[in-house]
Parts: sequence; structure tokens; C-alpha cells
Amino acid sequence: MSPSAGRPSWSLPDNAVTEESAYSSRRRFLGALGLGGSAGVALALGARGAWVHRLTRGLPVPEALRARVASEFIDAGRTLTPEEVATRYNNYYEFSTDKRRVFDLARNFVLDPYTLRVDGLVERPGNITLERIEALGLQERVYRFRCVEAWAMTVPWIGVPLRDVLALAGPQPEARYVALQSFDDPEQAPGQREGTYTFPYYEALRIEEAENELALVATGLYGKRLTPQNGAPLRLVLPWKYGYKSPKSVVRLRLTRDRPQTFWNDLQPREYSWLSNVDPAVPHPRWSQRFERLLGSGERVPTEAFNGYGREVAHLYRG
Ligand SMILES: Nc1nc2c(c(=O)[nH]1)N[C@H]1C(S)=C(S)[C@@H](COP(=O)(O)O)O[C@H]1N2
Ligand SMILES: [Mo]
Repeated sequence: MSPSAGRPSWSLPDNAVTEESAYSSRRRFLGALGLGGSAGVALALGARGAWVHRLTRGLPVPEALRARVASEFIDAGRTLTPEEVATRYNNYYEFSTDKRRVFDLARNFVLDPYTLRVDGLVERPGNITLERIEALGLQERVYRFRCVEAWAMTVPWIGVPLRDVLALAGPQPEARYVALQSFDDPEQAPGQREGTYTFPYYEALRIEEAENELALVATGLYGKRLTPQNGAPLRLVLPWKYGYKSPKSVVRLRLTRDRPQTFWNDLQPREYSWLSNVDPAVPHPRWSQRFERLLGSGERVPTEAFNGYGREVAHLYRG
């Protein structure tokens, strides 16, 4: 499928090719935000607006997405990560393992037509449209987000509770797990053509985790539709787990009785557990998890158990 075929209305034409100067500016800009090397310190803050403008030139501008503010989740106890950081520094191995290249490689990525298939142990298996999911009632929630690599961000997501999406299909009583699958389209995703990893990306949750209030199906961030690099048109956000448990561009949910396998746990079980709840007391074999670096400010702060969401989820793991 051609990446430009059947563009949705939110994906504006991308007529400007990024110039070489924009690349070097981008590197300096990210450096200034505490992401790159030491060179960033030299960048005058006054120039920031210009850098952002040059960075975004030629990129599709996502459509605004309206949502009601969920008052319980409006204060994550941390400053919001700048939008231009959360949308330019991404883990998305289907496109690249280089976090700073993902946004550029994914700029034309689109799943169209898009539907979410929900099947397995459900009463009403089938394909659900984005419109139907969003009609469940979009909420804006600010969540802390912690990658296993010890960086963290704070993002205003827009979405609906995963349990409301599951309820559309009606889980059967025997269903114990939810398997999540990302898109599969090597023509659009260079990382899928390389053959280094087993795609499509796959993840899974216990049904009690999937039905927890915190588990969000996101279709937007920062007041707009999700960018391709952040997982358009729909992704999971599970703020008490390491970032890789939140798959992007999800196309299928399958309810099962047996525990499904998961991408990172299959690759390296000693480094990535199946549950992967954020836990400062359990080091990664190659680094400590006691602290994390905040994207944007570069500040180093202590990591909290369940990423600070113990009140909501700790009961799921007792006994
Ligand atoms: N399909 C898919 N989903 C994915 C990943 C990926 O490589 N492929 N990376 C994960 C990891 S490791 C992290 S930290 C988050 C990053 O999300 P962000 O780019 O929106 O910050 O996405 C997660 N979801
Ligand atoms: Mo991650």
C-alpha cells in the first residue's frame, strides 16, 4: 500500500523535504532539552521558537481532538514534558531503533482503513471503528510514563478506558488475558523489513490489569490526534508498567484463557519480565532502576514503585 493512499483528513500534505540544516538544528534543539550531548547547553533559549518551527515544518499537523478533562488525573505531580520532546524522541522499533529518527521515518505512516479487531473469548467478536471507540467519551489524562531505559516523561493523553472498549465485545467469563497486537505493514515500516525482530509487536495483560481504571486506549496527546511516531491511530497507555508494555498502533485485541507471550519477554526473559511493573528495587541486569531522567529538564529523580500508581494497582499483585 502506498503511504500516501487514502490519507485521513488529519494528515495534511507533506510538501517540504526536511533540509540538512533542520537536522543539525534538531540535534542541537534536543540537546538543549537535555536529550543529547553537552552541545545543547550553548543554545540560547530565545532561539527556541525558531528551532521548533523548523523542526515541525513539513510534518503532518494532527487535527485537534476534544476531550473532557478527567479531574482525577489532571495532576501527575510533575511538569508536563514539552510536546516537541515527547513527539521527537520515540521508541518505535518498527521504524527505527534510533529514537531521534522515528518521527521522520514514520511521518507518512497511516493505517487506513483502520479498525480494531476484538476477538477470542468474547460474546461479540468483530471490528470496531475509531469513531465507535471515541464515542465512548474521550477523556484527557496526564500520566507519568517510565521507559525501562530509565527515562521518563509526563504526557496529557486523550483516550478512553480499555475496559470500556472490552465491554463493547463482552469478555466471556473464561477470559483471563488480553493479547495486544500492533500493525503489520513492512512496506510502511523499515524496521519490519529488516527482519531483526519478530513483528508484529505483541504484548499482553491479565484481564484484571486490562480492566483497571488506569489502563487507557489513547487516540490523542497534547490536545491533538496521536502522531504516527507516538502510535497513531490508537495505542495503549499503562502508566504503572515499563513503556514497552504500552503497544503502539494496535490493530487487534484477543481474549484468551492461556497466558500469551510478549515481545520483550520472549527476546530477553532475564531482562524483561512478563508483568514488567515499574519497580525501583529490581535492577535491570545492566543498570539500576532506582532513578530516572526526566525528558526535557534532564532532572534525575527517584523511581517509585508502580511508577507512583500503587494506590490504583498494588492490590492486583497481592498474594
Ligand atoms: N508497536 C510498538 N509499540 C511500542 C514500542 C515499539 O517499539 N513498537 N516501543 C515501546 C517503548 S519501549 C516505549 S518506551 C514506548 C514509547 O512511547 P512514545 O514514543 O510515545 O514515548 O512505546 C512502546 N510501544
Ligand atoms: Mo521503553
